[in-house]
Parts: sequence; structure tokens; C-alpha cells
Amino acid sequence: MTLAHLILLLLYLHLSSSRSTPASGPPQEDLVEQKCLLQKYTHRSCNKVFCQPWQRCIEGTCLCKLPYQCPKAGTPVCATNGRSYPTYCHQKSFECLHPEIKFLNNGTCTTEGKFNVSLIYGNTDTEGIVQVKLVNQDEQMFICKNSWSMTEANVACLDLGFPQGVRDIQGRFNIPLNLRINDTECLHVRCRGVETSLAECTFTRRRTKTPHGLAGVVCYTQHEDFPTSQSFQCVNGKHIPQEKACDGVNDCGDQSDELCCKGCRGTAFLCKSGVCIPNKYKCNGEVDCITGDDESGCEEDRQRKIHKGLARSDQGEETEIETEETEMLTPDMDTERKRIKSLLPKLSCGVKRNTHTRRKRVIGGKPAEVGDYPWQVAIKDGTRINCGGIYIGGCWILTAAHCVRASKYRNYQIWTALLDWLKPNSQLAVQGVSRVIVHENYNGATYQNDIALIEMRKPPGKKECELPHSIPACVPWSPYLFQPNDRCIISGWGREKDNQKVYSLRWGEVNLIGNCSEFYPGRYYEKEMQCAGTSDGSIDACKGDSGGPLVCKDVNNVTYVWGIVSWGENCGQPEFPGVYTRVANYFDWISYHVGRPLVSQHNV
Ligand code: 4AZ
Repeated sequence: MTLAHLILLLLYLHLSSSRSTPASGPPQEDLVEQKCLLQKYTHRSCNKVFCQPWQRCIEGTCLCKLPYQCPKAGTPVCATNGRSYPTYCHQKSFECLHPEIKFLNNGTCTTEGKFNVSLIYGNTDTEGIVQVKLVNQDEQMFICKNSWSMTEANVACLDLGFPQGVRDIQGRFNIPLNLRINDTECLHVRCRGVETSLAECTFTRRRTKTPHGLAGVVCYTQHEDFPTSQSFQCVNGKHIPQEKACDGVNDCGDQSDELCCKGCRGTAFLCKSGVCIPNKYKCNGEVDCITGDDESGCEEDRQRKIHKGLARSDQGEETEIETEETEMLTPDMDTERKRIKSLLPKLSCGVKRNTHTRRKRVIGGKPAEVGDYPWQVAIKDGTRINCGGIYIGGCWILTAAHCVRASKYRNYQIWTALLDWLKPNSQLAVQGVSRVIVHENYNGATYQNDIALIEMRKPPGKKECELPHSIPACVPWSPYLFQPNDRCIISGWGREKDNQKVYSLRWGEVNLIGNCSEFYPGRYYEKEMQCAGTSDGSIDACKGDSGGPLVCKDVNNVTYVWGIVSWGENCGQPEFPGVYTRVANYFDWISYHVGRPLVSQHNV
């Protein structure tokens, strides 16, 4: 055998052995999006998750609301400082600012009654069998093993003062042999995973004949940590086995193992935003994915389950058959949290009124009809219409910076509900402009930050702008709401491919395009720009479309302004897709100028 043969053989052996290591499916680290991990997302990153109703999203992080910002309706709750708060939201908001003050129970405070969690029969004080004393009960009680998961264990460890949560829910504990715990007497507990104290979880007792075994926990401490090349590093510093990332279970305690996923293990559900959630959260009546996909198509889902005879319990998971009655021992704060969520102010945007009749079809963009694009506006500069704009609510129009100059605001007119500027339709309205705000870092040479806001003049004596035929498009608050290959719509009065003038509003469907640096090396800035087009280039924005909308619809048919027509090399050439300002990157800039309530649909 020659040396070359030997090298080939060794290479072959190496390849075949490394190929055979994973038991099945793709290599495990393939499920994790490495670039996303650099962002250090956690359960408080509002680009990836919804904030709690007592939090709001400021520059990508869920921060504490002030108690007065909570909805007023609700019943009082008592906290561990012995004080009553008007609602659960008020208490959680107060706790958010003073973490040592935790939830105790529902109702006003009385002097007696404390909630207590402790660990016993462990080898160290970081582990043991979980013992609880409920507020209205005198004796210490144990928790049944079959109701105990990483979710509940994380809450218990957090409650016990281990900020990184649980290490394991299996352990060797020294339950004395002479201690014969009647484990049919144990408690069942259910947490949502957002609680900071076990007192917020729901405790029930089910009188069954079967013994359950008792729940135990090993809480996580850094000094017992053994990171290996196989471990996943959580944002909170904890190390977990690689195969526990993207399985829908919050093993990290800060959820950082579930927020950067290309796929999910087992039965976990992958949100379009790249987040893995437990399968039981799909179609449970509460939106968990910021993209809403966990609660879409649920009717069919339910039908299918019924059809297959797999009807499950209300929680959407398989539970043991409850032969005996279930006794509620503590209030259901999870339902209360959902109720508070439903009371938060709601924004109305991105939903059209149903006014649909027929539709004409034309190649390479189609003519629009009245009411099709109620957020589309035209910007008239003196005598010409050179740019489009997008109505985002109040008196505000979003457009491209290269379309306007702040000093020239008197020259502009906003034409709303316009279809054809040769044959004005009856719905057309014309608004004056009171102010133009151009992004302070707009670069006319590179087209970076090609975004501007136009404030329309209010009618004399009015506090609001009145636009009866316009509907705002929603402003995307997260860069994860839409992804490459999603289908979106562009519209405008721009030129046709042969540079022919266009007088009527036209629209076309395009796909979002990833890796656009391939088309525009050195000129494309991923964070600030978004490419879109079709594989043959037949649909594209062109001269005159600038400042106008690239809109995308979410799973619930809510329309977002994902891009602003910005630039591109020529028009209609597949090797040079259209480039749009990535609006999600400017959410904070927009909300700073127009006011948070106008554009915050969630996480207010
Ligand atoms: C322009 O000149 C322009 N094909 C707008 C969009 C595109 C090209 C040029 C994209 O306003």
C-alpha cells in the first residue's frame, strides 16, 4: 500500500466513523442557529418572545412596567411583604422592581399563613425531595413525581434562591426507610414556567389509588459545573447537554436554549421565528410564537384529533385519566395572567375592511382597486408624484429618506386613497405636511438608513388626522416576524420595465430574498436592508415606487410594512433584486418619533 492509499484509507475510516455517531436524524448542533446565539436572547428578549403583561418592550428587552400601567380590573392579591395589591398585575409589576417581594395568595392579606418550599433528604442543600407548605394548610406536603417537570423544577429552584434554575429532576435522595410516606396523598402542581415562586403555580389534590413517587430536584450551582465540548452554554452561564437545546423544554431556565432553532427535537413545535415551544402550547388558546403560528389552523387540528380519536384534555396534552375528583388547593394564576393580557390596549392596524368584488389580472404587476392598499399613499412634491409612502397610523407616513428633505416640508402633499392620478376617484383625499423627519444617519451615497417620517397637518381645530379611506399598516417590532422566501406585496405608481409612465396604482407579489450580498457585494447591509423579487425578475419596484410599501401578511392575515422601496440596480433583472429598507430594524426609531402607543401592538 502506498502512502497515498494509507491516507485515503484513514480518511475513509475517519469519515465513516464520524458519520455513524448520531443515532438518527441530522447532527444535533444543526438544529441551533449559531449566528443567532451571538445575540444572547433570553425569555426577556422581545424580538423572540412576548413580554409578560406587567412588562413592556424597550429596545429589545422586556422591562418592568410601573404598577399604574396595569389594567385596573381584577381581584386583590397578597404578597410576601404582607401587603395587598389591587390586582395580580400590580403585584407582579411591583415584584419586577423589588424581586424579593413575591406572590403569596389571592385576596387581601391576613397575618397568618405563609408559603414555604424546602428540600429534604438530599446530600447537599442544593438538592432533595420537594416539600411545600401551602398558605392555608398547616402541614408540610410532598409533590407527586408524575406532575413534576423541568418547568415546575425551574420555578422551585428560582424560588429557593438558585437563579440558574434546575440541573436535574432525577437524583439519589436518602428517604429514610422507616418513613412510609403515603404517596397517594401527594400534591399535583402545574406551572407555566414564567412564575418566580411556586406559590403562583396551581396545586391540586387528586384522590387516586395509585402511588405516585415523590418529586425531587437538584438545583444548579456554578461550582458543580463541568462544561464539555458537548455542552450548550446558556446565556445565564449554565451548561446543559447539547441534545437538550431546541427540544421545547426550558432547560436553561432563561429559555436561551430554545430561542435560536432551525428545527426542534421530538414533538416540540417550531415557531416561524425560530423558537421551540412544547407541543402542548400549540392550539392552547394563547399565542406563544410572536409569529402567531402556534394558534393558527387550530380548527383543522382539533378536527383531525377528534377524527383520530385522540381528543385530549383542555391543556392540550395527555393527562392521566382522572377517575376521582380533583380538589383545587390554590387559585389559578395562569388563567388570571391570560385575563390580564386580554385587557391590555389593542392596536388596530393591518386589517382591511371586506369590500371585495372582482379582480382584473395583468402580467408584471396588476392594477389595484379601491380599498386594496389602504396604507398606500402618494407623495406629491410640487407638481410631481415621484414617491410613495405608507400610512402607519395617527398623522404619520413612512417613506424613504431619499424621497424627501426636512426643509422642504411645505412643498409636499400626501394623497391618500388614490388609484389613478389622471382620473381621481371619489375617495381621494389630500393632506398638507407639518413636519418631515429624516433618519439622522441616512447616507445618500450608500442608501443606508433610507427612512423618513412625514407628519400630516391636522384639520383646523382637530386633534387627530381624519382619513376615512385609509387604514394603517402595522409596524413590525421584531426582525423575526418574516423570513426569506415569505411572499410579500409591493405596490406603487412607478415605471414599467420599458420605462413607460404609470398613472394607476399597480401591485405585484415578490419573495423575500436572503443572502443578498451575493447580488450586491459590499453594498448590501443585512441588518438595515432587505432584498425581494421573483426568480425571473418579472415583478419589481422601479423608479417612482421609492418610499412605497413592501408589505407582508402574518398567519392571521395582519399586514405589516416589512420594507420601504429604496434602491436597486435597474429594474426587473433577476440578478439585481430590489432593495428595501428593513423597517423592523427601525421600530425603536419610529416609536420614539410617533409615540409608543401608536405602533406597539404587543409588549406595550
Ligand atoms: C428608483 O430609481 C428605483 N428595482 C427604485 C427601485 C428599484 C430601482 C430603482 C428596484 O427609485
